[in-house]
This record gives sequence, structure tokens and C-alpha cells, in this order.
Amino acid sequence: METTRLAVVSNRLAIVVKKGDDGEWVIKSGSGGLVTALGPVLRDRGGLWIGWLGANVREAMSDGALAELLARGSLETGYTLEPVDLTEEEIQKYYFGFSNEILWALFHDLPSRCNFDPAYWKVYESVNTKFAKAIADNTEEEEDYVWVHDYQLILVADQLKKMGATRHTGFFLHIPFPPLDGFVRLPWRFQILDALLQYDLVGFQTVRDRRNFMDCVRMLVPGTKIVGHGQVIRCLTPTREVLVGTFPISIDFKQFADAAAKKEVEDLAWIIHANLPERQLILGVDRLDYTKGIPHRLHAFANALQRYPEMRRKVTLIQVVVPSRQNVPEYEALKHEIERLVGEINGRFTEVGWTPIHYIYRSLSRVELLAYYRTCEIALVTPLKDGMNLVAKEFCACSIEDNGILILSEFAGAAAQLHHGALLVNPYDIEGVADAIHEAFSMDGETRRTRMKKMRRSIKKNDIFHWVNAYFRAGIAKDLSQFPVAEFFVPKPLSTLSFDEPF
Ligand code: GDG
Repeated sequence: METTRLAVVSNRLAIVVKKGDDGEWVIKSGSGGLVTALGPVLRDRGGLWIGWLGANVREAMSDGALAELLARGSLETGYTLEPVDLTEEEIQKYYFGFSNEILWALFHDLPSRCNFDPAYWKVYESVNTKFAKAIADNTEEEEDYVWVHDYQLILVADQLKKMGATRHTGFFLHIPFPPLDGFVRLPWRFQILDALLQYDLVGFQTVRDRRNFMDCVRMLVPGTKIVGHGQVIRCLTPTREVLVGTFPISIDFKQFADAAAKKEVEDLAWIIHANLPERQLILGVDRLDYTKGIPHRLHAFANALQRYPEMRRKVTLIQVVVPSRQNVPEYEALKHEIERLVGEINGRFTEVGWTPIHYIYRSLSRVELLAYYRTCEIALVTPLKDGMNLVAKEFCACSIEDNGILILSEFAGAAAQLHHGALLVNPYDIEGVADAIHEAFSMDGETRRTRMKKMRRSIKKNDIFHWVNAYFRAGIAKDLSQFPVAEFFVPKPLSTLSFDEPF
């Protein structure tokens, strides 16, 4: 196979369409790790990104204006942007419904939160068909490698086949894959498993996720043989051969470390600490989501203050909650629970000159986020379950003086890589997490540095480029540098979301 072009497919396009101050719509390239790593591969090589533009954009502008905006965006990013339109009903049933109320909850081991509404499945199928159609119309069998991302788009390879389009396909699951006894509750378990087996390569974050997947395949697809061991194994089903690998995603370590050293970040980091003097700062940064374990964490912090009174006045927890899935009643309820707990704990422990929890409910600018990463002594990353958790890795990358301590849930994918340096905790164990907070609080400088150095070394070595290369090597036997540059293409300089723009 001579792949010369990459087509990335994800639920959301890798750009943000926003109204500028002057009321004009503008398009910006996203600034996440995936865009950073894949941007250059797509950019000078005529690549393609297929995804949904997000709610309200289509309605807010005419077809002509949108086409013009996307064409301009393509010139700036250097790759083609192919939007997939979703109706309001599709957004409700495919995105909020099947993807979030079923797959997100089930794959994070929270089946009691699942709403197995049969109406969701049909729409999930038809939206996946829409994405497959966009791929079939915009890619070629021989030269394109189609890389599909995440749980919203599991059926895409299957749908491509059903429409007779042969493509080289890979899939990467960013969230965990559940154990067999959780997965079998899914009313569409056979369809989902069979659809995953239609990709040429299926990638998971951790060995544990892949093991769960293989257990399900062994049990639900009789006659399957597993061949090989190591990072990528072969799964021989009665009808096809699929590569199955583990590829722990990472961050652009250098970009984070360099940015954390910049003066504007350093200045803000100093201001944050100067306003909260003579204490250690503990940082929590999470999207509002029940998988992130925020209430458990708040209980653990209160427990630490109760059982270790010497920590009072000497620590402040800065809990950032980034609004997400607004208007979903469950998320609203979670927000209220968090706010009630923050109020209760502050009401119970506050003393003159010291408020134990600083609660921020909004997204931070990049500079703010990096300043918090850099200035906080301790990061408290305690999801109940998480595919990887990039916040843990970003905190380490920004701990440029090697003095941060990471308290990390053993149920985050990142724990597999960072267990030598982090204090691993079971997020359900309130006293255990409280003890870890106390241990971090009391840890001497030398131990902190030794632990952080280990983690930084590991993340630096296994950064986002390492991740993409490992995936490409398994999927198409080449790496990033081997994608030929399209000579006819002269991209304009890329304008990404600036570091100061809100997330
Ligand atoms: C899924 C999986 C997996 C957060 N708050 C702000 C902000 N962020 C950025 C962080 C980080 C990203 O958001 C969050 O990444 P996570 O990995 O923690 O979580 P998910 O969004 O749930 O992502 C996860 C990931 O996919 C990748 O495979 O690790 O397990 O669930 O990059 O920096 N950025 C800014 N302001 C904020 O307030 N600017």
C-alpha cells in the first residue's frame, strides 16, 4: 500500500468557527495535541479532516459564506476541511444520546448511568453512514489512509464496506474499553464489536483496554484466534484479520515546557502564588463530567483537613471546572453537587485570611492554565475512570523546576506510564486520597524532584509525535516524516488559536 495522504475523521472538525469582535465569522485551527501532531502531516501534503462543525454554525450563515470561510480555513491550515452536517435530532440522538448517554457511560464502567434508548441506535447508525459517505466521496482507495477517532464513529469502516467503498482504515479509541461483564450489557454489543473488527487497525490507550476488548472478542466472536504479543497483535476472526494495538496518547511535551517558561506565564504564576502566600497550592482541572470524580475529590480534601489539622492554612485547593455538556440535566445536577460541597467545606473550615477551596467554573486561557500548572505544588488528578488524562501529563511538562507532585488515579490510563513518579490513589478511597494529599504536602524537595524527573523524562520520550509514529508504523508501515510533501501546495502561514484565547 502506497499511502500518500491522510484523512483524519473525528466527531468535531479540527477548527473552531467563531464570531470575531467586529461581528465577522472567523475560522481558527484548534490547538489540541491531535491537531499539533497531525497538522504538519496533513498540512503540506494535501490532507483532509472530516468532522462536524459544531452546533449553530450552519444555521448562522449562508451556504456560500460557510463554503468561503472553510476554503479560507483550508488555505490557512493547509489541509482540506470537510464538514459533516448534523440536524438537531441527530445531535440529540447520535451525540447526546447514543454517544454520551450510552457509550460514554458504559465504557467508563458506569452502566447505571446508561440510557439504552432504542431510538438512539438508528440515528447513531445513520450519522455514521453520513460520515462514511463523506469519506467515500472525498478519498481514494489507493492513496488515502483513513484514520477514524473515537467512540462516536465506531461504525464508519463497516458502513464504508456496506456502501462498497474499500479504504485502508484505522480506528483509535480515546476512552477506556470496558471489561466483558460491562460490555455485554450493551443491547448492540454484537454490532459494535463486529464494526470495530472492520477496521484494519484498532488502537487503544492501554494494555488493560486492549485486554478487555480481546476478552469480548474471544467470548462474542467464536473461532477468533489471537496471534503475537507486544504492542500490536493480530486478531484472526473467522472472516478477517485485524491488527489490535496499544498506543498511549501523549502531549507535545516541548511545546508545553517551552510555553511554561515564557515570561507571561511566569509572571502570572508568580501573581497567583503571591496572592495565596505561605501555603502549598493543590490544583484540580477537569471538564464538568461525572467520570472525573470531582465530588469524591472534594470529600477527600475535607477528610485531609479534618484528619491532618496541621495542613489547615497551609494548603489551598484550586478546583477549575470547565463547563461541558451544558443543559444536560445530569451535568447540571453534578454542577450543583460540586457547588454545594465547595460551599459546605469552605463554610466548615474557612478562617480569617484562609479559604480552603478556590472554585473556578469557566474555561481558562492557555496562559492561565499553564500558570496554574507551573505554580501549583500538587496536582490532584483523580478520575473514576479515564482513557488517558492529558492534564496529568501537561502538569508534569509544565513543572519545569521539577518540584510538582502528581496525585493520580490508578484508573486513569496515564497511571500505566506515570506510576513510578506519581502518588497513585484509588479515587473511591476517600481516606486513601486524603493520606496521599498529606504525603504530598509533607514530601521533601529531593523526593519531589526525583519523582517528577522520572515522569518528565518518560513524557518527553513518549510524546505526541511518538504516539502518531507508533500508530502509523503499525497501520501503514511508515512514520510522520515519510509522508511525501505535495509540491503543488503552498500553504499560507498557519494561524492557530492564540494561547490567550479561551479554551
Ligand atoms: C478524551 C479522554 C484522553 C482543560 N481545561 C482547560 C483546558 N483543558 C484541556 C487540557 C487537556 C484537555 O483539555 C483535556 O484532556 P483530557 O485528556 O484530560 O480529557 P478529555 O477531554 O476527556 O479527552 C481522555 C483524551 O481524550 C485524549 O485521548 O486523555 O482520557 O476522555 O488538553 O489542557 N484547556 C484550556 N483551558 C481550560 O480551562 N485552554
